[in-house]
Amino acid sequence: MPEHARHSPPAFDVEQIRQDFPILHQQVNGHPLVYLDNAATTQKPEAVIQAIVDYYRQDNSNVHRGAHALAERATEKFEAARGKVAGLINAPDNRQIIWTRGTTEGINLVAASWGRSQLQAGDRILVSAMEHHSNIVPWQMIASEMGATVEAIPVDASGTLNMAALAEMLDERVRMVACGHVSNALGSINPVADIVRMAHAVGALCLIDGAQAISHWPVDVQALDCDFYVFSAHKLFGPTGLGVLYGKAELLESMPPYQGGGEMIESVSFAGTTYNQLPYKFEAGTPDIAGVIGLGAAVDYLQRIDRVAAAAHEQALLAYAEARAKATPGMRLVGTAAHKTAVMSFLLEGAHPHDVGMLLDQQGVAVRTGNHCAQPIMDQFGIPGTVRASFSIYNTFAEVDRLFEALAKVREFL
Ligand code: ALA
Repeated sequence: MPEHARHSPPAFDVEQIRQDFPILHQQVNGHPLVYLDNAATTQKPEAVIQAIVDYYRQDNSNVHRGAHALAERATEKFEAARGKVAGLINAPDNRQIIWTRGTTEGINLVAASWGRSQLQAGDRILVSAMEHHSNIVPWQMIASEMGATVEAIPVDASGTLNMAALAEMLDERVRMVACGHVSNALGSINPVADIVRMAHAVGALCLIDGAQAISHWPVDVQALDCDFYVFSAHKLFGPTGLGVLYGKAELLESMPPYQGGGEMIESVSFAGTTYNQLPYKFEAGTPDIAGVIGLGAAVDYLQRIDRVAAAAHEQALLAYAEARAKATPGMRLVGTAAHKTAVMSFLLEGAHPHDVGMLLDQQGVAVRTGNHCAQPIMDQFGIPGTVRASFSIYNTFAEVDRLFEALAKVREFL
């Protein structure tokens, strides 16, 4: 491999970034850990871990309820994090940031609340053929309840969405186009601004699943003009069990609550209940306060680093890894779209992905194997799954080399 192929942008000091992530500095099965499972979850910088510890050590209290100093501090940090997330995605108003348990719950919330109140028999919902199950199944559930249909926008052999087919599928019966910003299984980046524009032209709404995009580059929901944007904290260097639903204010205002309970009400009586304002109307029960504060710290962390340089670094890692893959006999890339994030899905001739994953783990290299919760696209490709190496801001060229050294041993073994 030519030396120039393994260069990050000069502004990006990956070794410095690695110092922020304590988990990376450990041995696994007798080898230094090479963590290449970032599409499943990213690791957490010390600042995020510390923010969560500080909350439990100093501020632990419920939010919006207590008449005491701890409750006030917790509420302040909790709501400040909402503002940080709004800033991160350029949401016009903090009220448009709804805390959920994750991307999956965000989609379920929209499908159940908007879908149950708006869909009618004969309506159509379009999703891409490369969606994660979480952006297929909630739509199938509400469609079967309401007599609507869910149809797949075709994807070609490279993992590129067929935009001409989408244009042909769109008509006035389409009420929702739900599409991933980035495919978790293939890394393909979808042209979501175009998809939103096309959906709106026929009067449909557009929900973007940003789970795999949000950590890779700055997202601007106003520029995209999407109606809903969902993502998970844990794929953005934050904690698990927390997600974000952004929605246009007029839509969120018009949608009925998703769950009933404390916090989401204005007043309750047996004669009838009235609901709280946004965002609380959708936040029944005590929220994941520590998680929200941790996510706030993750956003602060991201704002401190050069995200453009970080994205260029990830792209350089992908280009280097894919060039090495193409030069490796018996290795086949799955997902070769022109625009991709740093996800390399692949197969080794004659080897089951699970065996490859297990043998890589024995050499300290962490990847994901299987269908990546995207069974329809794997079925289309006629494969049971892939091995997926997914890169983040803290991965290095030396780690890509370690992956290929480990793969060479896997081939010898198998
Ligand atoms: N959706 C996550 C992944 O792609 C868990 O691995």
